Amino acid sequence: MGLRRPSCPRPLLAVCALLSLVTAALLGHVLLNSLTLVPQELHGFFQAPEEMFRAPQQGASSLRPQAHARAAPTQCDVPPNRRFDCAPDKAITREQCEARGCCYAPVGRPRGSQMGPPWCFFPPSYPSYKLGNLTTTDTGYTASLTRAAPTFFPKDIMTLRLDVLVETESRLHFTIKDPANRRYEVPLETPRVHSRAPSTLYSVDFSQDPFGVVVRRKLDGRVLLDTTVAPLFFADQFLQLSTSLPSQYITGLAEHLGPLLLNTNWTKITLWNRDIAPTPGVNLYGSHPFYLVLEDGGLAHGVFLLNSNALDVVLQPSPALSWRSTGGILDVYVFLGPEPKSVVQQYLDVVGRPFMPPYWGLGFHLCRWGYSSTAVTRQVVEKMTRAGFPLDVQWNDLDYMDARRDFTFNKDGFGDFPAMVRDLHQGGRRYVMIVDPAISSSGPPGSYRPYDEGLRRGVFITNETGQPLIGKVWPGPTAFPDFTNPEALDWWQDMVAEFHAQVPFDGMWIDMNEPSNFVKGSVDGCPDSDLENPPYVPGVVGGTLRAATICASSRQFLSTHYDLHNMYGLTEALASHRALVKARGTRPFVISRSTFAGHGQYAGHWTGDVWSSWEQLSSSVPETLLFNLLGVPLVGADVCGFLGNTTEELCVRWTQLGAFYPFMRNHNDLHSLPQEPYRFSEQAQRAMRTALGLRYALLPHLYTLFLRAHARGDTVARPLFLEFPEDPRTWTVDRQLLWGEALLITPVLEAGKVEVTGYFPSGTWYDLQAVPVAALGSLPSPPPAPVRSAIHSEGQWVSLPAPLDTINVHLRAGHIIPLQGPALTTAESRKQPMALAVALTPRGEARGELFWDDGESLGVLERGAYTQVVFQARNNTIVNQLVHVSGEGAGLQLRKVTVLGVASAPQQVLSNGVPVLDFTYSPDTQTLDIPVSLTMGQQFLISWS
Ligand code: MIG
Repeated sequence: MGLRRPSCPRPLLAVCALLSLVTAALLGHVLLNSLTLVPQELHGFFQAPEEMFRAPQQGASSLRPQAHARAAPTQCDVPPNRRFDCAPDKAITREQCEARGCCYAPVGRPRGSQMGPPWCFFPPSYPSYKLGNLTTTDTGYTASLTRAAPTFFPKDIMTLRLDVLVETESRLHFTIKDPANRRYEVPLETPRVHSRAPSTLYSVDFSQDPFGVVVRRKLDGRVLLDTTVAPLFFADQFLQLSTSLPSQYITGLAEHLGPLLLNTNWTKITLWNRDIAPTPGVNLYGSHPFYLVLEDGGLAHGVFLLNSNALDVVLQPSPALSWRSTGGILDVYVFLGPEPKSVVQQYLDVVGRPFMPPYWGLGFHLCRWGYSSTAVTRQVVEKMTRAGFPLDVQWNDLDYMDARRDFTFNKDGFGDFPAMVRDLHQGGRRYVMIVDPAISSSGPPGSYRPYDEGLRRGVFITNETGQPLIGKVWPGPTAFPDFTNPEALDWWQDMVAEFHAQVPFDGMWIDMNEPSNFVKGSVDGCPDSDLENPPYVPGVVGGTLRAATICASSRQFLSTHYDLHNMYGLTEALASHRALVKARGTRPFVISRSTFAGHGQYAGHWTGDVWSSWEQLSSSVPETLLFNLLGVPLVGADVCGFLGNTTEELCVRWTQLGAFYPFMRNHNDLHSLPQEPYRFSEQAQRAMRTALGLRYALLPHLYTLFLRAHARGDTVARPLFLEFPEDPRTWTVDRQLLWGEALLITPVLEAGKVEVTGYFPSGTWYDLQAVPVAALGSLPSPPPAPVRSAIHSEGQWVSLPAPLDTINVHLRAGHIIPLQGPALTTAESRKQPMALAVALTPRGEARGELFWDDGESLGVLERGAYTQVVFQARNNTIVNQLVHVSGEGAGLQLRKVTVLGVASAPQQVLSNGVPVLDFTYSPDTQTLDIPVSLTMGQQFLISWS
């Protein structure tokens, strides 16, 4: 999805709104006559016409009792886990509760949970909206929702319009909005399609009174969404939609710290982007109002609430979920899967698939806060090289800036900054520096062009008097660019281009873009208004929306900051992505701290200020997996930890795991002890070098996975349940990760351990150490590690040796992955010979793929400037199928093929019909090693007998 300009420009709003009303009325009139409604007295449901939505009638048992038997207000015998909070806004007494028409029953909080059942809760009879005028439209349905009595929130919108859009076989979309007044809607371009064919996956029903939407999976009749479980709220600043969940296995709703699966035992997740060191239970840097639920049997569905206002999401054990928003509209997408993988793809069809990173972006990145000069920075690079560590991208933090102002560099320590960057390029390396969004506003006019120019072009967020809102960030007083303003995009592009003309950097690290502010709201505070003090304040850290950021009431081009806050990082990512395309003309590389739904289209993410602790090492696995499910595959935590001092053992284990973050950067805080790989003992360095060598050897595979993410919406780092959903034991595994389908990584995440236990889904898993790739490259290769025999799992936990120099990586039977000799940079490794690791199933089959291009050009897919080869093994032969051959991929040299799972020693091995004399076979590990001399872009056939 792209940023959308409002369809109704502000001055024309009234006219536009009127026009759409007239259109709606006309359509409604015409279509009303042709609509058949199921007699309502039968069961209180309006049923959508049979042919479009419904599985064969389920019988009366599927009917909601509350629809016909409206309970008396005194009916309070609701089991605690099914109670929905009637006092979400504040603590209230029994009297106040009953005055709201609700039930009061104090209950204890379950052990270990933050919340517990609400003391004041809705009786089943609590008034909600009633549905009427259900009409078919040419894209689905429309109806009106009316409520008779106001709620306890100010400014209820008593009449709403429901639009149900039948978009695709697997995607249902409905919106609930105010038909009379245009409200803020998330300005993102979403696909507009509709399907005429009935979906085979789901049916949808509408409950009339109380209004509700019920979505069932046709296959098994399971209710996936049922919004009748609690009353609907739609007041100006409080919207609540609750639904039952078909299971407690739910994930998503980033950004938060914790296990991949959320706790449904009374938790609240708050989405309001915030600068704060990752802590459990608090709102962090990003907002992604999307969840995925695993259903019994391994099917899955997802729900996306396209809403950028401050949100709370409450989970309770019935299980059920409530969305509570402070504004906007209810814009809901339901993705029917039915596999968890498809749910992710369907979500990305709406929010946008990830951008294709440059190849070098997958190399090793090194940074710290405190590289105080170019001399120090150059020395770091030098030491990395001397110690034989791959390093693709050197970074600088705030240190390079003049007075911490963007688009400047200090002429003392960084006098030869441009030359340093050019020298890095000379060595085949790249350079990325930090850029904060806030623009220094305190210098005299004429002293700082980004501010002067920004003022002149009117790009800054303004306060209620129309002046730029001034906060405080690193350079002192600052103004905040409004990246929803097209003029600001152009201004940003110009600033980036002008700076790039001086310093030829390669990518941008956009920090502090929640946006972070060292003063509350602004240097002048914030006005007292409904936006600043909404009737419902989500559970934000600091208790107020302006904590650590700018005033909610401040004004942006598209709306108030109140509405747009959660999109600040996304819009800056978009602006930076475009600016880099313009300035460099190649694939942009942007890493952002703050994110919103759809972010992956423009940038990657690092997980912010994590501590150098074992706990945060562990939680980086679920965070990485989560962002992959959200379409931001280019993600990783700061290797060795950011805050506090690391230890040698922690840093080794972190480097080993980090080698399997899709984005790998070692970054350190200003005050922490140094943690570059060369700082540690010889033994530790060896372990880190091995891990980095392994990553570099696997880069062709990683790059291919990124292409699939970009082209098809696949994940790169992947939780086990995505590959093995039918095995419920995989569902809770979040201390291991897969790369694509084929590689299972089982890292050590605890101190003092030389053994690790991991879950191995049913099948054969080969130890990747059996593939001696390091020998192909130009790095000093470590002594070959002992190869352990394959794991034949029936779906079980397996204990593995894991000495400090080892990370366990297993290759799944049935898969072929390409590898390449590692080197100090990707510029070099891309020229090394390649190998194939072929992991045979017991039936002797395997399959894999390689995508290759020049690694940085734009539009390679559109221009066909790439090579795509599929590898296939069966009947003791391996062939490559040339899907597309163009550019440098054609000439890649294949030098070795390692076949795993060859039951007995072959007598003869042929490569394109020519006998290979120097093959080796190990009966212990059943590995056949075939040296070859082949070209990836030419058809080959390798066979053994
Ligand atoms: O207020 O630029 O998360 O990676 O080193 C701290 C200094 C600002 C926060 C980032 C961190 C970075 C630091 N920044």
